[in-house]
Amino acid sequence: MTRPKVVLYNPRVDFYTMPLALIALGSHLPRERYDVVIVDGRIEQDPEAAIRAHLDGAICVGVTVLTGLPIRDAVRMSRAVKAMRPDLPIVWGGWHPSMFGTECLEEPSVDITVQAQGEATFLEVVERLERGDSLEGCLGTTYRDIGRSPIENPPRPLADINTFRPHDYSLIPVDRFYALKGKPQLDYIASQGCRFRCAFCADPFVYKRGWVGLAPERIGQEIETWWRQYHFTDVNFQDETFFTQAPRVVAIAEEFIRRKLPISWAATMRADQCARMPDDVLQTAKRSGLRRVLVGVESGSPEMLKRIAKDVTIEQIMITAERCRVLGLRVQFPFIVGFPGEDDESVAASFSLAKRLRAMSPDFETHIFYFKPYPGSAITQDAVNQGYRLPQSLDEWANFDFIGSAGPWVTGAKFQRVERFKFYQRLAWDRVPLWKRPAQAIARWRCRNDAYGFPLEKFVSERLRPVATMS
Ligand code: B12
Ligand code: SF4
Repeated sequence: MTRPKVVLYNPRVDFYTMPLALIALGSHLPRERYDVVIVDGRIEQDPEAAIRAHLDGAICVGVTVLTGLPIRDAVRMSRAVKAMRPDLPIVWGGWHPSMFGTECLEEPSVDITVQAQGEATFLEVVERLERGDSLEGCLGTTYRDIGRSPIENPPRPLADINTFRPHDYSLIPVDRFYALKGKPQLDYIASQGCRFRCAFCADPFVYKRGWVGLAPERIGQEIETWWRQYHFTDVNFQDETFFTQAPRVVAIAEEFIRRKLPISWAATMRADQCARMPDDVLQTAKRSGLRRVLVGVESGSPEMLKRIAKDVTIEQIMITAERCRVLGLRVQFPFIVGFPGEDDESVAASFSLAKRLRAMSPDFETHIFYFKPYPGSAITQDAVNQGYRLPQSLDEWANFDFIGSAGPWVTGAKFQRVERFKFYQRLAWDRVPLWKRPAQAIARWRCRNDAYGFPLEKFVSERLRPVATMS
């Protein structure tokens, strides 16, 4: 008997993280009942043709949607599917529809949106669509009944992810992702949500500060199963805060050691968590293959850290840096500048902390991003209350990334100073070939003295190799 199809689509973006949301959703649909197909706009030559090939016998098409540029491709594909099969329901889920469930339904090609954690909700949606039932009372969804305005159901409580079926990587062409990434690396998600409350982040809004993590045994088993099949050498955990619950992290690391998995891995960590952790946590993690952590610093100004409710101190950041340095771990310490109303002193404090960190180890990186008023965060809400106009339509949201600029809060002079600092701190502390050492010495002098005027080296370097501006 042929099973009905469920088609899932990942819009085009320039990064090649595996489509973990679609893997999670597709894996949780019972395969004996549904034929799940993932079409990824990033790897198909002609995504529209790829979807068309699966529309016969489909129950619905699900699209994962991040705020910003991916919306454009999500809309384009949803319209194309509607034109081919006007009767086929289109379901949007992911971060943007989680925050704008009703607004997304203003796009006529979208019939249903799903808010927050999707596995159980999507299964129920698919079952109801298969039976021809309405979505009345289907928790975690917003939907449009024919001829009626959108109906918003109550949210669905966050479920324990251990109750969901195992992640099935055979739903995607893993080797194609290796080729695009340039390495045999598996992306994996071991938890959902976050308990913290950073005022620039959408997570507290979408997951209501809830957190659920997979059991270490299950992580070990899944990773071993897929390692035997796909022979990756590295696992990139995409969790918001991987190091939540130190004993669980140790247990995960011990799973890798016990199973003798010859892999390295990377994950996110908060500085307050690291500073509180007993020594053996990072040591065991390192022994099991931990190679890199990402520790959000955000600001070098204690006042700004307070304002953005990071709940991390400079002291904790320095303790974390020292612990990682001793263990020889690579660390990415991202900063954010250009918060609404941020003064020069605060930006200077971030430069100063970035320099301290970079001087500690050539394995420490301090990327600097500009604040963008991503929806669902307290700072964005404050800005809106003070008159900032967020995009109103999907079309405006699709243009929201303002890549190459820094948003309305950063003056031209500040932008220029930050861009120069970014260039000089990289040159000053990155590992460089011998012939670049004189330029490196000058860059260090510039950073030490905050002297970024007449940036001749930057001009020459960019003439030789134009850089893509990442916001
Ligand atoms: C991988 C990733 C990316 C990848 C995207 C890969 C892809 N698939 O296209 C890349 C590198 C491109 C990316 C880019 C950015 N990202 Co990003 N990213 C992530 C990250 C780390 C993991 C996403 C993931 O796979 N999660 C695992 C899955 C299982 O969870 P999920 O996506 O939430 O999916 C669940 C539900 O949302 C829902 N669901 C999702 N899709 C669908 C679809 C359907 C049909 C249904 C029913 C349900 C559903 O069900 C899923 C299972 O429960 C998240 C943080 C996180 N841990 O989620 C940030 C995150 C999504 N990114 C974020 C941001 C801010 C960015 C950037 C702006 C960063 C930057 N400064 O440049 C950019 C720009 C995005 C853009 N406009 O292009 C924000 C959210 C932004 C937003 N409002 O959309 C997050 C939440 C990080 C954060 N806390 O701030 N990102
Ligand atoms: S920035 Fe990280 S730690 Fe802070 S709320 Fe968001 S996900 Fe949690």
